Amino acid sequence: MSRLVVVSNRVGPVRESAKAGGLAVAIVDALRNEGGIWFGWSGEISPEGTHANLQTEEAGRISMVTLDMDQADYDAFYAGFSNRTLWPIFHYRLDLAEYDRETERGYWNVNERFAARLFPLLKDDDVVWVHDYHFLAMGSKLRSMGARQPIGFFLHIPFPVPEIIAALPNHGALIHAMLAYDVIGFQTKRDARAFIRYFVEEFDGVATEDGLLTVQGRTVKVGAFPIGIDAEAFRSFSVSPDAHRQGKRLKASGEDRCHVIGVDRIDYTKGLAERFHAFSRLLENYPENRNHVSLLQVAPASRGDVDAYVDIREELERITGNVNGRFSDLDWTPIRLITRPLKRRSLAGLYRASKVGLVTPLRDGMNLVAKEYVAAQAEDDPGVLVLSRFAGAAEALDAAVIVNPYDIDEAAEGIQRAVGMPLDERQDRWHRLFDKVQSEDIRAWYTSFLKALRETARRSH
Ligand code: GDG
Repeated sequence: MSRLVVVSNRVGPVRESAKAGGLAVAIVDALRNEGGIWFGWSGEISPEGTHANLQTEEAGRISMVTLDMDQADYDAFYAGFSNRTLWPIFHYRLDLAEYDRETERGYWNVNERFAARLFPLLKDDDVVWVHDYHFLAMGSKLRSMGARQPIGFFLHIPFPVPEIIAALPNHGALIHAMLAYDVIGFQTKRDARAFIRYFVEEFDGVATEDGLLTVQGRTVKVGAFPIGIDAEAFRSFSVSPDAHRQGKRLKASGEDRCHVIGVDRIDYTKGLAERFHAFSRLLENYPENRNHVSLLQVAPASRGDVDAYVDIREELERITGNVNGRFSDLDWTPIRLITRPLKRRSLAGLYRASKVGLVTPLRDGMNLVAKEYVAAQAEDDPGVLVLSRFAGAAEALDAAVIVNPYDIDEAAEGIQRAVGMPLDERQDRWHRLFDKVQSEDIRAWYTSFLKALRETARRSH
C-alpha cells in the first residue's frame, strides 16, 4: 500500500489533549490507521523560519515533520491572508474580511516554500492529502516542482457561492490553482455544488453527473466527504470515570434542573452572542424556565492575536453579566461561561449530563461538536440536539431541532421545544441521529476520500 502524506497547517498533538480544534482530531484518527507522514508548521516562529532544519518526531506509525515560520510569514500568511481574508470570506463574512496585496503575496510564498521543503521527501508511490484553506495553492506549487503523485485536497470550512468568492481580489488565480489537485473534497453537497458552479460561471467548466469537473482540458473529481468522529471511542469516553465525575458535578450544581450545553472555540462564526441572546429570550418568553434551566458554555480562546476574537470574548462576558444580573436567584445562575479548554473526557461527561446540546453557528463547515453531543447520549434517556441550519452537519443530522440562529425568537422556541420534549420523541430522534453519526464516522470519511484519490490517480497517471 502506498504511503500517506498529510499536509496541514498545524501538526499534532497526537495524544489526547485539552486543545480545541476539529481538524487535528480528525487527522490523528486517519493517520493512526493508515500510518505515514504528517507535514506542516511546527507552531514556532524563528528567525530562520522555513529555511531552518526540518524537525521530525515519531509517534507510533505517524512521522511528524514540521518547519518553523518567521515573523513576517506568520503575519502575512497565517494571521493575515489565511485568517483575516480567507476565513471570513469563506464563512460569508465580507464585513469582517481584510485584504492587502502584501499578505496575499506572503500566502503564495509560504505555500511555495512549504511545497519546496516537502517535495524532496516524497516517494513516487506516495499519496498526498492536503488540508484546508491555508494551503489552497500547495498542489499547484508541488506540480510545478514536478510532483506526479496523486494529490488530494479537503476543505474543512464552507465553500461559499461564487457571488461571495467574487469579492476576493484575484480569486481566479487562487481558486483555479486548486485544479492541480486530483480530488477536491468538501464537507457537504452544497459546498461541492458551489465550487462546481464557480468554475461553470467563471471558466466555462463542464460538470458531469459522477462528480467530474473539466476546466480547460483538465479533469478533477469533486465531491462531498462529510467528516465525522470516532463514534464508538467518543461513546466510551462518555461513560469513563472522568466523564462520570464531571457529569455528576454538573448535575449536583442544580439537582433536578435542566442543563443546556454549548462547546465552541471562540470564533465569530459560531454565533455565540446570538446564542446567549436566544437563551435570554427563552427566560423572558417562557418564565417557567427561570430557576430551572441553565446554560453551560465552554468557549476556549483561539487565535488571540486577531482583534475580532478578543472582542467576542469581552462581548460574551458582558452578555453573561447582564443575563445573570437580571435573572439569577440565590441558588441558580442562568449562564456559566468557561473560557479555558477542558479535557475531551470531561466534555463527553458534560454532554451526557446535559438535556440539550446547543450548536448554533452562523456558518460552519461541518461542526464536530454536534456529532460528539449525539454520540455521548444515554440511549434510554437521550438529550436533544438543537442545530443551526447553517452548520454542514445539518445536511445529515436533520432529525435534530433545526433552527435559524439569526432568528433569536426561533432559536429560543427551539430550546423550549427541546427542554419539554417527551421521552419517546427524544429517543426516536436520537436513534436517527446516532445512525448517521455512526455511518458517517471518521473512518468512512478518510476511507472514502482516499479511495476516490487512489482511483482517480489510477485513471489519470
Ligand atoms: C473546523 C471547521 C469542521 C472544543 N472545545 C474544547 C475542545 N473542543 C473540540 C470539540 C471538537 C473540536 O474542538 C471543534 O471542532 P468543530 O468541528 O466544532 O469546529 P472547528 O474547530 O471550527 O473545526 C468545522 C472541523 O474543522 C473538522 O473538519 O467540522 O466546521 O470549522 O472536537 O470537542 N476540545 C477539548 N477541550 C475544549 O475545551 N479537549
